[in-house]
Amino acid sequence: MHTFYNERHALHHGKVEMFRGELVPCFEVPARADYVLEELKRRRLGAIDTPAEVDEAAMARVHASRYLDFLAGAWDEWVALDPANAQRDALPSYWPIRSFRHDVLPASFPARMGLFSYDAGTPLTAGTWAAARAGAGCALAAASHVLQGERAAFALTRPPGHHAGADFFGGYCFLNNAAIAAQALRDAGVERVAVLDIDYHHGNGTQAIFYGRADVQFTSIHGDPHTEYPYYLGYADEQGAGAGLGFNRNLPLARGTGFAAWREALHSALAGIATFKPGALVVSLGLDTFEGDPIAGFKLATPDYLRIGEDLARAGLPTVFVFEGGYAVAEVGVNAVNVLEGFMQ
Ligand code: Q9C
Ligand code: ZN
Repeated sequence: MHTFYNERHALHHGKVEMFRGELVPCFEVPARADYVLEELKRRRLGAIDTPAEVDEAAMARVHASRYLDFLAGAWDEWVALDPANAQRDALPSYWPIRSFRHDVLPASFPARMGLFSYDAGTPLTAGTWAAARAGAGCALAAASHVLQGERAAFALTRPPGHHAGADFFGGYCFLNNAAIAAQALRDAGVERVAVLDIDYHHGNGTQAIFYGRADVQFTSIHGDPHTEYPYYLGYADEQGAGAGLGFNRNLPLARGTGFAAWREALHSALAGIATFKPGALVVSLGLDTFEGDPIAGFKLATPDYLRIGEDLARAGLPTVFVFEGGYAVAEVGVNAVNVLEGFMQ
């Protein structure tokens, strides 16, 4: 399987995230991708390429232009607030909830930062925009590769993407790489595209992007949002809206779920995807379902990821894998490559 990777991912290197009143070291670190890259090479999974520039127009098919403009200038605005900010990550501290206006664009940078985000755990750094754009470029290259007739491709991207919506960041995500890939497949003529999200956390950004649409089906298996991040979305009764009704499927599972029950949910998800008869599949490949993950609660073990790859291969669809979460840094490479190798067997 071909991998698309850009070393610019490391330009996104948050120092701290807000957690329960404290700034704690970031879980989403550059070493995550380094471990996956090393393991891909060690097991000779296939060629590893770096795409040239990202197609801006393809990004704008998913994200609002005022959000992309905000991201492009955010770091400079942050430093302009106070030169000492160059040494600190940018985090939001104000958010417009229900009764506030969302159609305004305040001049204040912190106010705009809150308008375009939903948590204080997602630091924006000097290199975030460059890294996120390079990641979207990898997702687009992987989609192109599959469009050219390859069975599968892997976008090894960070920061991750599935929590990012059309106009918001959060959950360590800025650009929704999986949604950008799915939209690119649609725009290239694939009539129906399925997105399957197997990260521990519900893919609220991807769901929101496609919620009103019948041409992109979204299915997610994740920790029950009653107790797990992102808390406010990901419940089983969210089935899509308008033309999209019936094309969104959430399979929340209790914290502590092990592989047998998780795999049953996977088989149910794949059965629903088969009914949709998609021309391609995008997999949001989070590895934070692993039993050793420091911020998640499922109990999957390393060999289970081989089985997941085999199950996904049985769907028989051209497949774009997009890297998402997974914070047991030393194991994330083996677990990710197990899925990809299981798929290719
Ligand atoms: N101190 C992804 O897996 N909150 N994002 C965790 C830990 C945010 C996860 C709190 C989790 C976001 C892509
Ligand atoms: Zn996650």
